[in-house]
Amino acid sequence: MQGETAYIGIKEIKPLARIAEPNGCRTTGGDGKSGCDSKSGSADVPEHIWDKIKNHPCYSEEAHHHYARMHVAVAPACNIQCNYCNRKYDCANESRPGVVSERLTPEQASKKVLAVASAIPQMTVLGIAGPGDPLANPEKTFRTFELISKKAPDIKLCLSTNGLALPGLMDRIVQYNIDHVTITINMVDPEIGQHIYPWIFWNHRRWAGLDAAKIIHEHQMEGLEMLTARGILAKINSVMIPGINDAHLIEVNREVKKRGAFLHNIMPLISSPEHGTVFGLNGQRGPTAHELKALQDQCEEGAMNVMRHCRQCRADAVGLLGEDRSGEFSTDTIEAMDVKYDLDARRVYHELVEEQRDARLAARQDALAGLDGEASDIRILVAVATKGEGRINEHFGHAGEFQIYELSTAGAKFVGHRRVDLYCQGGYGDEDALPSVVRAINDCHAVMVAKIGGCPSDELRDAGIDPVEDYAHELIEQSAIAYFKEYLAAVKSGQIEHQARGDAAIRQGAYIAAA
Ligand code: CLF
Ligand code: SF4
Repeated sequence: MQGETAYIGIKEIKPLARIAEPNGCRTTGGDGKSGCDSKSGSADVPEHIWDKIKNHPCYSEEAHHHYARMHVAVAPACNIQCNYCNRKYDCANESRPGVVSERLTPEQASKKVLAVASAIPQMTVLGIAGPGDPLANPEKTFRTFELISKKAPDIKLCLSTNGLALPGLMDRIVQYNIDHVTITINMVDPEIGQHIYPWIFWNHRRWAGLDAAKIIHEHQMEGLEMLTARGILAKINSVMIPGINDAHLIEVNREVKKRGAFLHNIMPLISSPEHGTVFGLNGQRGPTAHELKALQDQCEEGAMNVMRHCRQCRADAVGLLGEDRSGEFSTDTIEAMDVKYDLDARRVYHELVEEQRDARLAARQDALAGLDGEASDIRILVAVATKGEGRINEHFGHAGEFQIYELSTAGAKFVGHRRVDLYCQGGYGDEDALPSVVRAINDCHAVMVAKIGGCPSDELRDAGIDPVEDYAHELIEQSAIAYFKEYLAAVKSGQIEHQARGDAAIRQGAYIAAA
């Protein structure tokens, strides 16, 4: 959806038209100034935490509609091997495999950051996430952070690591004021870990099997505890690998929460033979969207902040999550640019963003007020076709993905996105694509679109999914809440009978780890 939200230059600020509708993960009366899963809004987020997350697009679901991040690929080496990674490609911890990054020196990276931050003032976070492990390349990583912290003090610094070298480099993380660190933790039991990590390189030698898994586990736990003790916000990424660690991730969730992790991001394994990874070659499948959501729901029930808006972006990603503008900022383009970093202009822009954010939060509160006094246990999912700006503004046939919202008397909560094959193939509908689209959203009661043709509407209805055009070009959350109110009213009047669809069935305990 973010593909068309490209910023067009700092003199052409049009925040109203360009900024997507906010939708904090929880809409239970919060003001959106909350963490990914804060249940009551800013009131339960201490001010110092709010300052850290308010414009970090990964640490706050609501912020990701407004603010962008960028990665610089300065870290080529890695100190471990994961069975889901092929070193020819980006680090699969923080990027989708299959895309090779342009590698930069810290000086090139620094210039690129300043250039991007000048052209895209929403860019508030610099992350180093590969293509190997940032902490296996400490000199390049910290030199880049050092350069940026001097030249662009308003940019937050963020890194993502497998955790092996984390305890030993903690002082430097503190020294450069890096206050967002992601550790990829796929297990807390080395017996399971040995099926994910064939080897690590530690203390001048290579370790394999159970020994390797034990060492990495101990370093990850120690590193997480050290981050927590220093007040550095830690996010945990876990790759969900059906049959290997999927059921075990509940325990991972418990353990990282106990050690003070702020957010847990469970990502689906992306696995395909052409990636040349061990898992790709041995046919290891990734989880379905339904399995992923069920596991995220279970973790969330344990009162952990769960990230659901991750886009598994590349190690050189630029832009809002889900969009990729890295192609606009090649090394050659940057080298030719005369970059002037204007802190004041960025501050002014951010003030405008915040005004828009507040206005939309107020609109959301109004919509929520319409649910006051409603009492019902009914929860349904709806799929939304959008190309940005927080509106239902995409045709069914043009949607390459749907955003999924969970509707209840608590409001509309974003719970993920589902990629689908395009139905419209330039003038005609691809009937072969339709079953896969229906499968992708078959736990939803409705699909809300700007427009849809007769044939797909009929097929969706046959599958029990209501095609809804009534809210074309309206704001997503308000529309979804209005739809839910109508739905509840129809159920209460006996006009329709509520039937739980796939999601509810999964929630009722049907989540089974595929062996
Ligand atoms: Fe980058 Fe990661 Fe920092 Fe974000 S990404 S280093 S925390 S700035 Fe974000 Fe991208 Fe998901 Fe990572 S969407 S892959 S969680
Ligand atoms: Fe690959 Fe990242 Fe694992 Fe290293 S930590 S092997 S780069 S996925």
